[in-house]
Amino acid sequence: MFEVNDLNDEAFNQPAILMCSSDNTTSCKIKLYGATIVSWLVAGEEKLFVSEKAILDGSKAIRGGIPLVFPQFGQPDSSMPQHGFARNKTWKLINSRTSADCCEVDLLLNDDESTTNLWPHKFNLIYTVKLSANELSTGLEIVNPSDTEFACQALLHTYLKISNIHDILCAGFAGFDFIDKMNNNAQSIETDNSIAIDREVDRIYCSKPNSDIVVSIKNHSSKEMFKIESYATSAKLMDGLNHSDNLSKVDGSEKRLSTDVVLWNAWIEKAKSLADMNDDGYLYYVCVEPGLVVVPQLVPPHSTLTLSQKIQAL
Ligand code: TA6
Repeated sequence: MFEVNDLNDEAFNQPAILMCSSDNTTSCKIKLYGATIVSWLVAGEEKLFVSEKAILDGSKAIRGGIPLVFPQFGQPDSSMPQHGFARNKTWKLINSRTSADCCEVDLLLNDDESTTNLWPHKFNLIYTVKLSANELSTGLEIVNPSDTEFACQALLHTYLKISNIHDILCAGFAGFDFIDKMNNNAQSIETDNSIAIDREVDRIYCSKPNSDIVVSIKNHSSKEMFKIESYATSAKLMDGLNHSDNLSKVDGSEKRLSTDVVLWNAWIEKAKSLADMNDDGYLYYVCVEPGLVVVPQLVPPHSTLTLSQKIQAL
């Protein structure tokens, strides 16, 4: 049986949620700060990277786990923090569901004065996390409850834990265009379906209609360690529902969208420049980040946009 427990996290008295199997070998810990997943155990083994120097007192986005990026990716609007504000706000647990083979929680973030000062739109974010034996699924639902549309970017900034960056290969990107942030945002097509990381890599692989990017992280003997699938959906809300205190109900007009995927590793010099990462931290993670970032997404009035990922640890 799986269960969900409230934790007043030992470090800095930061509230957290622990989702776990009855034998505790499968678990997921979520800090309410940023709704940041900071641990995912599968058969007792940690699958997410969190920097040993991560700031955990709620004063800065957590370096590792799965930080949430909304409403901007990077800092196109310099008046808003890098990667927006969702990862710096404290969320609220609003629902939990448990069963014999999985458990699920919903966390909520609504607009408030501090967000409106940064980004002048009403919104409800509902982040759903589902834990089962060797899978972790996370879905960020972006609700526009207002009468005016807004445009936003969103991304799930997942830091996968690996034994050594030199020992992995990243597959699934071949045939997709990518924007190379390490080459003046030059756009080219990926031809390599077995990407080794031997320098700073910061690429946005661009979605193609009806063609999902399914990422596989393998070791050099082609044993698959992680499989990451992602997609997005957009839908109109059923009329008349107040979405600030319950889950959005859509009216069946759902459309399915493919997502972009960012591949990032800081490598040596960038890692040294990050105050909240050990100099050798780059060795122990690869970021595979499903998102809607290449083209800011329009969310019409009374509509939702949901970005989802499923990570399998193999
Ligand atoms: O997702 C890749 C990226 O945009 C990189 O450019 C790097 O900045 C990374 O995010 C981490 O950003 P952060 O604001 O968390 O330091």
